[in-house]
Amino acid sequence: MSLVLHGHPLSSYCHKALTALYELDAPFELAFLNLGDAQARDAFYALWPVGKMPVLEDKAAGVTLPEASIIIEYLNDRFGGSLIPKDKDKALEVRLQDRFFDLHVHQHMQVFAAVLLRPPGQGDPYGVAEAAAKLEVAYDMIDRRMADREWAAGDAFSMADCAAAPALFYAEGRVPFGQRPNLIAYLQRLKGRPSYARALKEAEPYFHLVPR
Ligand SMILES: N[C@@H](CCC(=O)N[C@@H](CS)C(=O)NCC(=O)O)C(=O)O
Repeated sequence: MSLVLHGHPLSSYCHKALTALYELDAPFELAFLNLGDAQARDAFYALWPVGKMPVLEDKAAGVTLPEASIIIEYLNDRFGGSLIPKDKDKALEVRLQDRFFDLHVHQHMQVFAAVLLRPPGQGDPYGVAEAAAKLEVAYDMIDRRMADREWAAGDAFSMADCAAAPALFYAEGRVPFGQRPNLIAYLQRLKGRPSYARALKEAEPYFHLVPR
């Protein structure tokens, strides 16, 4: 198999890349990554010293790519997809929304698990409260924005929705959406999208590993 995605079925950023792979119907193999295994960890860090999944290898092309958004840009080109529109203005909006979900939802959502995984006594209540407050701001913005659109960047499902789905799914488990009907309906639509539904289904056997 030429395309290999290094990742774990539970990883939110892997869900982002997997959603794109399923949208594009791209043939690939998942190289199951267990960072708890010293040998697997060393091999992965040799590939990408930052140590963050996913990483995509296109063995036939001799390409190794980290960063879910960059992976999606590559896959979209390679498979002639529409996850990033050809129209420059529309593409800019997709990239803006993609950045928004990564930086203003996903990043804050990750704080909760990261703090729980710290050694005993090394908690960060201030950091967790700050992340929760920032999520509330992002939720308000998304709820307003989704009042008149079906998908994050307009009428068409795009890379921005690949970013939004795992970020919102896991964020909602940390800071509930409250009375934000457009945000609630948007996450429902994302969960109903077959590509993301498939990534979520594959994560189910591992949900008990999410730090609580
Ligand atoms: N900026 C990266 C972030 C990737 C990321 O945060 N991955 C997490 C899993 S969702 C990870 O590899 N965590 C392992 C670790 O930090 O040791 C991307 O967009 O792909």
